[in-house]
Amino acid sequence: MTVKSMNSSVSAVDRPASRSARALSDAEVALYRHLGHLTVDRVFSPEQAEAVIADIERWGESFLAELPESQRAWYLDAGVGARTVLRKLDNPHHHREMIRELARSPALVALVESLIGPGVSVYFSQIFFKPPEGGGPKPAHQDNFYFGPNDPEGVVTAWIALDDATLENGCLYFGEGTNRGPVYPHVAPAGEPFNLQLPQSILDRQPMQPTPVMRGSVSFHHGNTFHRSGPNHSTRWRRACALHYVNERTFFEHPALPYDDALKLRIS
Ligand SMILES: O=C(O)CCC(=O)C(=O)O
Repeated sequence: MTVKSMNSSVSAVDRPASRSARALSDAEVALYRHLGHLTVDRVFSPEQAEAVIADIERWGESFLAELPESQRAWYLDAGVGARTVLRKLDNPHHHREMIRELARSPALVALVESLIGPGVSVYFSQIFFKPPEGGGPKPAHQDNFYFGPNDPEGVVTAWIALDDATLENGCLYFGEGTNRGPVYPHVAPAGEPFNLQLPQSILDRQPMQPTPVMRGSVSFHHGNTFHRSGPNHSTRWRRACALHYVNERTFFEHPALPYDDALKLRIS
């Protein structure tokens, strides 16, 4: 198995289609610690991604039908004017058995444990829909500003691509090396108190690398790593499931938004 030196994606060429559990190599972990993110190709099969999409679509329909007016601005994608489309759903690991199965999959857990150590839990999780023809961008932020963990090294996000994520449909962009820097105070636009983001004055000094990811592959990022996603100008969906893992010593000590500790799911 090879690790590309100029990029954080692990080659899939010598990988079987169905992933068996393996730890990350020392070189992969070193790359993650250097750049603040790492992509591992084809952790899940296209069929698994399709099954998750069918499940979250069913859930999304019932969620939308019951969504109170007061929460529409946060959960709906404002960029798609022609129809009502969800932007995101919270805590799928709590609501959907299929997401719990993903979170517990030995192939994924072995990778997560390589990054933050054994004994991991999912503290929070999200589905991002990024619909075609208008799905909006996600502004640059650091997960650890939102989560406020007692130990910034104890958090990793496993971002599972349910569709191919490309430049056209809104892949993630990372500020490489920002994992080795501080967590900065974030700001929120008027009327959007939940939409916390890094101030432009800091982003002006920080290049962000686009990171396309194939369906079924997992992009891991450190909680301090600057990241954002682009808009979806294409005709294709860009759906993803983000599982925010912590190790057994880590908890959200001073979160910027309310997170329900009771939903924390022990995995290993
Ligand atoms: O998928 C996106 O557009 C945003 C993802 C994100 O911010 C995260 O996984 O922490």
